[in-house]
Amino acid sequence: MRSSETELKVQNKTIALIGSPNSGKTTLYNWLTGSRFKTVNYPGATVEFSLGHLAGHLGDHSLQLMDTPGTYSLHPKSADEWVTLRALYENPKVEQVTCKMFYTDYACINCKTDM
Ligand SMILES: Nc1nc2c(ncn2[C@@H]2O[C@H](COP(=O)(O)OP(=O)(O)OP(=O)(O)O)[C@@H](O)[C@H]2O)c(=O)[nH]1
Ligand SMILES: [Mg+2]
Repeated sequence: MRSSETELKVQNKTIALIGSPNSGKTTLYNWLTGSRFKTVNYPGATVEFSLGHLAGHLGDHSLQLMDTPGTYSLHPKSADEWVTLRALYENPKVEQVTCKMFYTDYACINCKTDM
């Protein structure tokens, strides 16, 4: 495998933060990527997905992270929930979502992953 192919493959590892509105996804995403997206104490703050890389001081910088609008399930009922579903499964910027982290509440220490 050529080195450019190796690089492309590594960069396509994406961890998506998915979960109920106002559960702390963007706060975690900001910390992991060093971003400054708006966080507020009411649901519906995030209306588009974002992509960023893990901050260098936290580990593998080629690891990509995705923030998504809040959703209660992967069976969308609202426009925000459709954005999340499309960001995961019909996203030209992401070849494959390697891991989906289901975030229920910032107070809940255990979060489910499908890895
Ligand atoms: N106490 C506490 N508050 C948190 C924590 N993480 C996030 N919050 C607060 O929870 C609120 C919602 O945080 P966001 O990160 O905007 O939540 P979100 O899941 O991105 O929300 P949506 O984009 O609406 O889905 C904000 O007021 C944050 O400051 C945490 O670990 N502890
Ligand atoms: Mg958000």
